[in-house]
Amino acid sequence: MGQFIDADPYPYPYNGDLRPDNTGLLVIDMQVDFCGKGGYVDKMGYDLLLTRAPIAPLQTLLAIMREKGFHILHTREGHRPDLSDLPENKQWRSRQIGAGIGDLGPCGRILVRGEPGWEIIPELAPLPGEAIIDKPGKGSFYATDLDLILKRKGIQNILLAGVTTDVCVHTTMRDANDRGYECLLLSDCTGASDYSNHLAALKMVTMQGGVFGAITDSPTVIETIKEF
Ligand code: C5J
Repeated sequence: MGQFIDADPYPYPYNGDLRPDNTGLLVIDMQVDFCGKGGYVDKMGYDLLLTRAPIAPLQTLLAIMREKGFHILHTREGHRPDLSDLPENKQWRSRQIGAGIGDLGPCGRILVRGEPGWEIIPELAPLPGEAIIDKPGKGSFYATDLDLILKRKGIQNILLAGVTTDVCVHTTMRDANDRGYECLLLSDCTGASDYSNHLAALKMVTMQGGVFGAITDSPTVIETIKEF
């Protein structure tokens, strides 16, 4: 008999093989630049309440998943201080909206590794031993060692959380799905800079019988894993 989490459009994971040692929570880009005053998202003029919404549910979920021995992984979007890994068009576009990547802002140089804005917010600070993936792009696999780490740890099921639902979370989920990982997107532990984009990103997952995996929320996950 398998273990399943109630999800849309199918009980997750598809094969009922849900265990702490083959399942990881991937917390994407919960950095000051995306959720903090003066960071990249704030400078672009978007509503921080939307990207901060996942913080409280994630704190609760992290506590129980850590207690039960699930894998926890974090990502950070950011570039080298010399910007040699920053595509010119990414820099140009960010400058068009007044938040130039690599330029100085209230939280240091925007999306640059080592700057205050690039740090993961203290509320969701990684614990020692939890993998942190530094990525220059939107997806968490591109130009990173995430796939190697997942394989070495024996992770098959990925629970996706963080920001933003429609950009880095979705890009990562789509890529993970193509690589054969079984993905679950957590609706209350993700957030976008536009609420209708968040909702659309959730809905996209549920098409075609679960085209990229499935969606659910953290209380539903907790309901299942509290018995582990
Ligand atoms: C964006 C991200 N939205 N973490 N990055 O530029 O989703």
